[in-house]
Amino acid sequence: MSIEYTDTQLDKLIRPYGRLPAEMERSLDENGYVVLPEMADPETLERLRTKFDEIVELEGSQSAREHHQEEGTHRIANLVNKGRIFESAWCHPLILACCYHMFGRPFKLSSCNGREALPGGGHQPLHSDWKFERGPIDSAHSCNALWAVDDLTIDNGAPRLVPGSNRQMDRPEQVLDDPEATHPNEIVAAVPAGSVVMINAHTWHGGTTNRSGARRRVLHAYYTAREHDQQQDQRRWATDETRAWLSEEQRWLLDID
Ligand SMILES: O=C(O)CCC(=O)C(=O)O
Repeated sequence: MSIEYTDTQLDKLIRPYGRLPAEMERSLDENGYVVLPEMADPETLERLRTKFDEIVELEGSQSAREHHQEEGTHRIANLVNKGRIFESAWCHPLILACCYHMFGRPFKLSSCNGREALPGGGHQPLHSDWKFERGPIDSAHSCNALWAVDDLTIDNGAPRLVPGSNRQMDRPEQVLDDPEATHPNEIVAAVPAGSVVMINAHTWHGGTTNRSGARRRVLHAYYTAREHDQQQDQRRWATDETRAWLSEEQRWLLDID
């Protein structure tokens, strides 16, 4: 799909990347995901780990109340307002360029959260993040950037996904006997810390069990097409402190003009 960047704010956010390399576009179109390596340097990763743990410690049982809590995991939510460090996760131009390729129209941040599968926990059924009617197969309603803050391995709960399932009209629970079970075509996204697994959120995916017990913190920068509601109403949650540093383009991306 060839895309004209007609929206000024979006154009400013994406400009460093413009059009994606053809191979990346092909992977997003055909497989429903692409792995973006070395998106964060070691120092930033260390700061993200520290911040993640601080939020878990500080918020305790209230953690992720703005989104949802999940047994067997630590979840943190509303990260736009939990520290400017997360700006690099939800406003990265390459991720926004990937989103624009998949949406083919303007979009906005829906939510920015974090998730860590705890030892023995983290298994999820295969799911699509979009729970509603799909419409045309080649335009997405939501996209998710899964940021590996720690190394993701086959035994510490890396996400699994089914390549090509972005082109299925059905969601897993509509057609699979058991969405919890291993799918014959699934792959496990074992990637080094600092990588981003960028998915078309219609792609069937889910967390796996953290069997080794190694730390496995992931950030989810989740986007939706502009016409849809956000998972977290950014206007409602935006603090004065956050509003003070947001650029005009970022306010547009959060839809809090
Ligand atoms: O963190 C992951 O491995 C993916 C989690 C996920 O898909 C979800 O929480 O919906």
